[in-house]
Amino acid sequence: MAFDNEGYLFISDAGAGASPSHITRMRDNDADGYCSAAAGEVNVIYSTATTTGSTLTDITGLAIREDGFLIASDVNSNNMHRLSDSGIDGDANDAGEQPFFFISDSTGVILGDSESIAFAPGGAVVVMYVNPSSPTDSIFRLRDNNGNGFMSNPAEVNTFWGSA
Ligand SMILES: [Ca+2]
Ligand SMILES: [Ca+2]
Ligand SMILES: [Ca+2]
Ligand SMILES: [Ca+2]
Repeated sequence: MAFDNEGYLFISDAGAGASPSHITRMRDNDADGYCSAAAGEVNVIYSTATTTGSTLTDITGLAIREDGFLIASDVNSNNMHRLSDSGIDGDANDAGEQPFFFISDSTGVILGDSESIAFAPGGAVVVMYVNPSSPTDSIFRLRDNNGNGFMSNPAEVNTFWGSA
């Protein structure tokens, strides 16, 4: 989950069975202490069931970048996407609204099972990697050193911490 600077809380649901992977955005607009769907305070802004853009099948980590973009990690594809509402219709569900932010590449860096993500001061993103087949877990630090909008270059990823 993540808060943006307008007070919206974003929640990811990786989905299971008939329940699609989706992201919900909520804010207590009327300040009654509860986020009510009936009052329009809770809205699904992305869902694999309805998107006309990229399919993020197992959304886990969410983080808000300094410039306000929502970054989402997909634990199935091991990629990350940068979500926004460029069409200004209230969601990030449309074509072109989920470009890649990080691509796991067999010739470069693969982030398997990226459970949670967070931005460090200065713009680097840290990724918690929970390895299901090993007791060893890691945190990776990614930084867009060459400013191309991606962090997939092996030189841009380093191990920040390991449990081994
Ligand atoms: Ca409310
Ligand atoms: Ca939209
Ligand atoms: Ca839409
Ligand atoms: Ca880069």
